[in-house]
Amino acid sequence: MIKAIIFDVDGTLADTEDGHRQSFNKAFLESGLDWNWDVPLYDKLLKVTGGKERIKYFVNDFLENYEKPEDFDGFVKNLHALKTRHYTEMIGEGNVPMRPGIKKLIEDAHAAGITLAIATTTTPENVSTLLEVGLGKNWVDYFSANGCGDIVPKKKPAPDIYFWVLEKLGLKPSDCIALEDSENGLKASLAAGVRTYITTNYYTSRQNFEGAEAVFEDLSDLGKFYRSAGLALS
Ligand code: XBP
Ligand code: MG
Repeated sequence: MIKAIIFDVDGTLADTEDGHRQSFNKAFLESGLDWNWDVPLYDKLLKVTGGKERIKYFVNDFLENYEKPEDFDGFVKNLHALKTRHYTEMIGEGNVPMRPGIKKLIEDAHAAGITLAIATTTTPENVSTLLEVGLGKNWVDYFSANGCGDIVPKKKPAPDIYFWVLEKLGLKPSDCIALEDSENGLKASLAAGVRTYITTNYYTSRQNFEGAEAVFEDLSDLGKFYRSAGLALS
């Protein structure tokens, strides 16, 4: 009996990743940096989750002859805060809708008394902006736990965020299922012992989803997902 559904955010609730990419580029431009993450480069950089971690990965592994500022951590933190401002502005304008079936799944499952939670690498402000637009002002009422950003020491593919959510819910991994979009997300949820369903997108469709219960392009056919997951929802 599934007692809870744990949702990833980026790429799962909404197809946000290219919005992140564009927001990073806006922050670089505003900071006078000649960095530009095009789609092929961003596809490579998505190997690392977390915006701050991704900037450091880019600097350390993709830049040559770049002299880091003295307080590199502070520099990255400020650059990421700038990016988050651009991202929340873009999302706040309603440019990135919920993916097919997601809103109905959240409403159906909540109405049926299934516990809902979030387990994401992105920041709390990104989550609240996205879900306020996508689910309405009272979005937070749907969720019993909102695991996001820097609240855990290690981001996905480490299972930390899933352990944090399970602890918060007071549930066992076997009581839950997870909905993810990426190989990093799947590794995290599986390492936490949570059966996981995947919906793919442009950036993740070629990744390795070995161990997933099922892989869908999206949840436009909710009935198919409900039957696959054994959810008694209409
Ligand atoms: C996806 C991520 C995030 C976003 C960028 O998170 O890895 O880092 O790419 O957002 P998830 P931030 O799929 O776990 O929701 O810059 O806020 O990290
Ligand atoms: Mg994701």
